[in-house]
Order: sequence, then structure tokens, then C-alpha cells
Amino acid sequence: MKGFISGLPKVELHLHIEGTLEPEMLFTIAQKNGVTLPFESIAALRDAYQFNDLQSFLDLYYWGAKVLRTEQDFYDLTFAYLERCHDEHVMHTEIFFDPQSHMQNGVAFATVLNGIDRALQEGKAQWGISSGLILCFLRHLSEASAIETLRQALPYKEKIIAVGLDSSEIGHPPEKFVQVFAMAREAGWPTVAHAGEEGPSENIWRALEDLQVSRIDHGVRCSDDSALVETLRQRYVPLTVCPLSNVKLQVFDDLSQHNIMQLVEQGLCITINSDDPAYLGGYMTANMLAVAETFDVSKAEMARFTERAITASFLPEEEKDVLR
Ligand code: ES4
Ligand code: ZN
Repeated sequence: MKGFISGLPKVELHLHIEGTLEPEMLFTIAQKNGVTLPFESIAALRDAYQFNDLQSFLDLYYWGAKVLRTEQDFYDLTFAYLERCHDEHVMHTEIFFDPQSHMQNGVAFATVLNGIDRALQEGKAQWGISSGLILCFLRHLSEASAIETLRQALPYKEKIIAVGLDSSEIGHPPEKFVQVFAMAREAGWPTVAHAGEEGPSENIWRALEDLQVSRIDHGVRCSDDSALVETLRQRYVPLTVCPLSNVKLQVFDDLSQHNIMQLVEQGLCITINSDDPAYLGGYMTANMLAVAETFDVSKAEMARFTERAITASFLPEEEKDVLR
């Protein structure tokens, strides 16, 4: 199975680029930029990667993102992730970025976008990896801040494939962002939202109905509501599930308790993704292998995760056919 999963072509639809910042690069960039760190060593930083919920992770993740300052930093971060994609046979990846975090740190929107985009072009040229960028609003900030971010993104319309919503789910439900999501759809962007990760299944309904999203990120709490599961099945709404992330953030006690294969059996469009691989347990291969081994999934069934991810991607139909 290990050899099969390693070689299996993969598609990733839920990956935060800031969540690919490995401790080694974090330290190197911090030193270069003169950012002082509250950790003495790479080992001490790694030791801090023990989380009991989403917020305890986000606190460290936003702190880590503070070392990123220059266009080259964003290029290097993204290029290192794409090298990993190449090693792991990821053919296509749709990447979240959080411009508001960086703008709060005094980094311009253009610096972030141009650095990431240049690496994506290089990944396409060197390895043929296709990609798309998804601008995420931070849900712990105001809708006014999201609207201002959307305004700044408009000149880069062609470099962004969709708009999403991430950060602290509890206390910041989807309906807080109805207006900005309407504006994003008006501008021609499809939308996605993190919902039902550690927040209630009602957030999945609100993302579908109030934000009119095309995909749900995580969505695992849908199992609490059988009518919702039936709706997700009928509409074949993709869920971008992140198994190792869910265990690290204690959404499930351990992988054997995860509902991913139950949701597959119920006929939902379930994909496997890595979320924040530098912090939360591993990249695509590690996530797929953990699922295969924990649930004794056949090779044919594992290949269907890639097939569903192709279908669920924002690629044009003719490019999906090339991947199939
Ligand atoms: C995130 Cl795992 C997760 N959930 C919500 N927001 C996020 N941002 C980065 N990782
Ligand atoms: Zn996520």
C-alpha cells in the first residue's frame, strides 16, 4: 500500500500556504529578517506543536506567519511546498492564502500575491504542476476588513480562482460574511468556506445557503444532521477533509474515530487534504496512507479520492479530462 499511495497521482484542494512553513525555514527567514523568536531552537519550536483545539494551533500559526516579509519569502515558502508536491505526485493544488495576516504585519497585498504567484508559475514550468490560489478572509476579523481585502484583490482577479473563509470558527459563523461573499460572487469568483470543523453542523447549512459556497472545507460535523448529509449527497457538494489535521486539533480522538469512510459510504464527494502540513501531521501522502491503513481501504477506493478531487476542483472541464 505504501508504494501504491506514494506513486498515486494526487490533487490537493485544502492547503494553507502559511501552514507549509517548516520550522527550519521559519528560523532561517526570521534570522534574515531580524525577527526575534520566543523559541531557542528548531527542536523547541517543534516541541510546541501540541494543540488541544483549533485556537491553540492558530495562535502559533499566526505567530509563525509574522516572519514572512518579502516577496522572496513568499516565493521560497511556496516553491518548497511545490517541490514537495513534485515528490509526492500532486498534479494539481488549490492553495489558500491569508492576506489579512500579512497586511496586519505591514506587508503589502501585492508582495504576498506576487511572491506566491511567481513560484506557482515556476512549478508549472519545471514540473507541470497546475495550481490555483484561493483568497481566504479571516473570520475573527470584521466583515468590513474582508470587504477592504476584496477591494485590494480585484486588480488581481486573474491570479485568484476562488474566495474562502478560515480561522476561528466558534463565535464567527458564515452569516457574518454574507455581504462580502455576495460581492465576491458578483466579481465572478466561486466561493468555499471552512465549516463544521469544530463548529456546529448549522455552520455548513449557513455556508451553503447564505454564502452559496461550491465546496465545504472540513465539513465533518455534518454527521450530526441527517438531513444535511442527504443534501450534501444529493447536490454532491465536495467536502475537503483533512484527516491528520482533525486528529492533531482533537476534532476526533484518533484516526480510527474519524468519520471519513462513513461519509464516503454515504455517497458524499469526499476528498483527502493536508491543511497545514508543517504543523498538523503531514503532507498528502501521509494523509492518504494513514486513511488507507487505519480503515483498510482498497487501492481502487484510494484512487477514487483523486478522481473525486479532480471533479471537485475549480479546473475547467477540459483540464479535468487531461488529469483523468
Ligand atoms: C486552519 Cl485547520 C484551520 N482551520 C481554520 N482556519 C485555518 N487556517 C489555517 N488552518
Ligand atoms: Zn483549513
